[in-house]
Parts: sequence; structure tokens; C-alpha cells
Amino acid sequence: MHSPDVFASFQPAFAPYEGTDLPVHSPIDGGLLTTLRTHTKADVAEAIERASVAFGAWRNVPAPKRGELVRRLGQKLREHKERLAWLVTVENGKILEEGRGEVQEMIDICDFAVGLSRQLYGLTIASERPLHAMTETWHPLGPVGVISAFNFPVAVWSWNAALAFVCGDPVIWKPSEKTPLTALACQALFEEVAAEFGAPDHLSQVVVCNRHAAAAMIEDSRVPLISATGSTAMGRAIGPQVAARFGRCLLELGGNNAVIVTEKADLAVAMPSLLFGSVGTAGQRCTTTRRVIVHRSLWDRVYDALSENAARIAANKVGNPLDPGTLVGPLIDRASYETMQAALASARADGATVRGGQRLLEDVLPNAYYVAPAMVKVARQSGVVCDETFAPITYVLPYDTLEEAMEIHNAVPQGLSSSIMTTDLREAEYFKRTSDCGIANVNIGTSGAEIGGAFGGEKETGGGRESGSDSWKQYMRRQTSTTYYGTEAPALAQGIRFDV
Ligand code: UN1
Repeated sequence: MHSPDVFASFQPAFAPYEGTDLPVHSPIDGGLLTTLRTHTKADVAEAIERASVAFGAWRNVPAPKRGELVRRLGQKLREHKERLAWLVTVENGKILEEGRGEVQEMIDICDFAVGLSRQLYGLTIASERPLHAMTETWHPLGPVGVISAFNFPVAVWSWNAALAFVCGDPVIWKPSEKTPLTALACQALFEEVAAEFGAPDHLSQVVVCNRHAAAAMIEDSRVPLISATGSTAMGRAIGPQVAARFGRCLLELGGNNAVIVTEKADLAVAMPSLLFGSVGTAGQRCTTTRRVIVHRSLWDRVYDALSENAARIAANKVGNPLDPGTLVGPLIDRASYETMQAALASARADGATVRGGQRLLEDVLPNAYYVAPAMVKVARQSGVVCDETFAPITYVLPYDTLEEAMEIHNAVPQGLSSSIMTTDLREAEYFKRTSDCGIANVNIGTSGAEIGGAFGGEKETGGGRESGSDSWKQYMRRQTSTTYYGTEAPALAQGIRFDV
């Protein structure tokens, strides 16, 4: 499965981190890729100290010059797109096409951030007092702690890092322990760029560690922003810890995304999006379509079409994600497979019809976890349907009125992404107004957002917004400034007199 040459070409990036603590496996065959040494809490504290020093220098570099560093990073990623995509596939298991998409997302956010580096605009505000000028300006914030998940092992770092760098902030990155190698590869590419550019040392650092060591970053007020992607449980743990020291959190947590298919849907448009959203990335996107809420008149038809397509994929398109014909790669690990099976068992116990979901390729790859995507027909939303199971399970539910569909839609704890399939403008607008998610699409699926929009969601999704739009403001400190340029004693606001 491996291309030894490509893997060997990454060895210099891994070498300084090699050790005996953390075995890293490929989900493709369960094989050991390498073993790393992990950082302790004290190591993380030292990284924070180094980042603080880097901040002192980087904050004084003009923003457009900081953008030049990010421009070069984007260029470096273009040059290494194919090999980095390959490593993403080997370490994470997503198909190579999606590995390439992930690196493209990094390149796109670099381009976005370069433009932004000349547009960190503030405001001029009308003062109520004569000869006073009021402005609002944005200043670098400080070291940013980035915690990323295995499923987008490099793109999510880049959303944060590209913005943080142009905003004047160093980054300390704690990647998932399941995917540290892709992080080290990015770090090596960054270091090449930083050396050519002459950036301060330690502008970007990777800490390979568990959550106990990462607590150093969560607890330290020298890290004013923690941007974390992962489970709701993780967010629930770190959110209050960061808040307790008045730090800022940017949380992108679980999703339980639904697509509503109305009577007015064009199924030729809807079906491909439903399928990619449900089974693409083996159901391991936070934006994966987990629920399809279908008008009762189309319930059987949509369920049958989805399960037939899923069965077709299971028959010959689940397998090695490096093969060009594969559409669905493996689950990340055994635990993920077991969680999936438990969810299906629970759905069955609740009376649902389950098609697919069985393990595949077990004889040839006993240490890898490939599954047939599961389509679950369920009459009512309850129990496990309300949970996010990070696997290819799609619950297909019926509705009678659009109001009822929206109630079902919003009655889960998560609020990341949502879609409606309809050709009716009124239905589409009603849906957008009523969906409680951070993302609400019309006639496209729930996954595959572009970097130009703000990405994130409400409720247990955590409320954060990353990447596009004005997400950059979270990586900066806002300052309101009033200047008096008169020669008499200045007037006080609110008309207060204080004559001595
Ligand atoms: C994630 O799964 O954490 O919208 C991120 C998408 C991708 C990003 C997903 N652009 O599906």
C-alpha cells in the first residue's frame, strides 16, 4: 500500500520527534507507520514561553509583510500538494481525492489570508464631542493554541494558522494523537518557508501530546485564544477552563446535520449531494449528513435510492483509499467501528430498518476497519438518532408538513450544518430563517463548505466561527481610541460638567 519513497521523503520531518511513546498506525491496513516521543506538560509550557518571545517580534512586522509569509506558505503547499495529500490519506484513511481537497482547502485559506493581510480594517466612529476623533483598531492578540481532530488533520490547522499569522499571532498546534505525522509534515514545510522569509523562531510549533499535557496550554493566560475542533465532550471540558482564566475559546464541536427533502425537490439534484454528504469521507466529517428528513410521499423512494447506491458502493468501492476507484476508505480505528455497531444495534432495538453497516475486507485486512455505509429507515427521531456517531450512518426520517420537518430538524443538541432540497423559493427562505445551524444550504449538501464563509455552528457545536468572513477578528484584540485635538479643556462625554 505504501509508496516507500514518498514516506521516506517525510522522514526528516519526523526524525526530531521519533521515540517510543506514541505508535502511529495507518487505518488503511492497521500497519505501524512510526513511533513518536510525546511532549510533557513541561514541554508544552516551554513551547508557550517560546511562542511568547516570537509574539514580541512578530506583532511588530507590518501585516502585509506577515501576509507575504502566508503567500509563500500557500506556494509551498501548492508545490507539495500531491505528497501531503498522500500522507493525509495514509495517516487518516480518506480517499486520495479528498486528501487533495483537504490540501486545496489549505491553499485557499492562505490566499484568503494574504488578501486579508491588507484589509484588517477598523472603524472611524462619529464622536459626540467637538474636536474628538474616535476609532476602533485591531491589534495582534498573542499565541494561539490550536487543537485539531483526526478527520481534517491539516486543513483545520491552516484555517487557524493562516489567519493567526497575518493577524500577528504565533501558533502552538496540538494535533490529534491519531494523526500527528501530517502535522509534523506541515510544520516542516512551514519551517522551510519561515527560514527563507526570516520569520522569528517558533512562530509555529507542534506539540505531540495527550490532553493532560495539553492542559498546560488550556490553563495558561499567555495563550489568549484556544481554537479547538473535536467532540462536544472535549469542548465541554476545556470551555470552562479557558473561561475561568478569561481566555477566549473558538469551539467547533459535534454536528448532527440534516437535509430536508421536500415534495418540491428535484431528486436528480438532491441524490448526488445526499450520497456524498452521507457516505463521503466514510461519514467522518463534522459536516457529514447524518439525518435525511423526507416528505412522507418520497420517504420510501429516497430511502431505497440511498440504500441501493450505498450497497453499490459497498460492493466494489469501499477499500484502499489510495486506489483511484475507491469512494469510501476505512474508519479511523477499531473504537470507531465499535461505536458504529453499537449505534446500529441501538437503532435496531428501537425498531428501525438497517441496510448495510457490516464490516468489509476483514479477511484480508484484519487490523483495518472498512464498513458498508449504513442507511437506517426510522419513523421517529429519538435515542441514537440525536447523537453524533462519527461513522457512515444515515437516518432517513419522514415528515408531513415543513413546520414539522423544521421541528425535527432543530430538535437535536448540535447545530452545525443543514440543507434543504427544494425548487420552491418560499420553502427555501422559510428553511434558512428557521434552521438553527451555522450553515444552511439550498440544493447542495451539508458538507464541503468553501473557506470564504465563516465555518461553525450553534448549540453543542460550540458557537465558534473559523476560516472566512470576519472570523479573523477572533485572532485580534479590539481597541477603541478617542483623541482630542482641541486647545481648550476637553468636553466630557454625556454632557457632564466638572468645572473646578
Ligand atoms: C470538519 O469536518 O471538521 O465543510 C471540517 C466541510 C469541510 C470541512 C469539514 N470543508 O465539509
